[in-house]
Amino acid sequence: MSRTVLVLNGPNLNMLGTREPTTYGHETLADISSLCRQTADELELNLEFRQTNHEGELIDWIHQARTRCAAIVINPAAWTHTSVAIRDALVASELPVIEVHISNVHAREKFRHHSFVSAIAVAVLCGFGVQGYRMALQHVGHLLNAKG
Ligand code: CA2
Repeated sequence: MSRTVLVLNGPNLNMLGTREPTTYGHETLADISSLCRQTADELELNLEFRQTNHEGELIDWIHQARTRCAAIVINPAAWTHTSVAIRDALVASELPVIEVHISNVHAREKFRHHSFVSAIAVAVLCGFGVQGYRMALQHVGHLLNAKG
């Protein structure tokens, strides 16, 4: 059985560490990638870590994961609040999905309170900063170990 976890990041997350440190901290996407790599190694998971600013590209990656991956960890960024297409692709993947947000979206503007992804996710993490990615991978480890 696959132990490959696809970690996906949506638009503008390549800008982390350059602006808005009070909301998102000082870590860069490269720092998050390293954190995920270290966590995946500890849990004996294979990691694929990607970011895109193009919605169709993200959807293609989700489709390709269906037959190759065991789970998807996704920070859809602004598409969280806008994209039925990403939700439909995640459902079509038939994989467990864990949604991650660095900030506590519920303590921010009203338009960030609704997520098209949360209702189809097995778990949602927000407000834990970049540690949310580590926690999401730990949960994937638990899910896969329980499956055997
Ligand atoms: O808190 C999160 O992880 C978000 O998914 C981040 C998204 C935001 O639209 C969501 O509501 C919550 C924004 C990511 C863009 O991050 C930037 C970081 C630095 C500079 C510019 C953008």
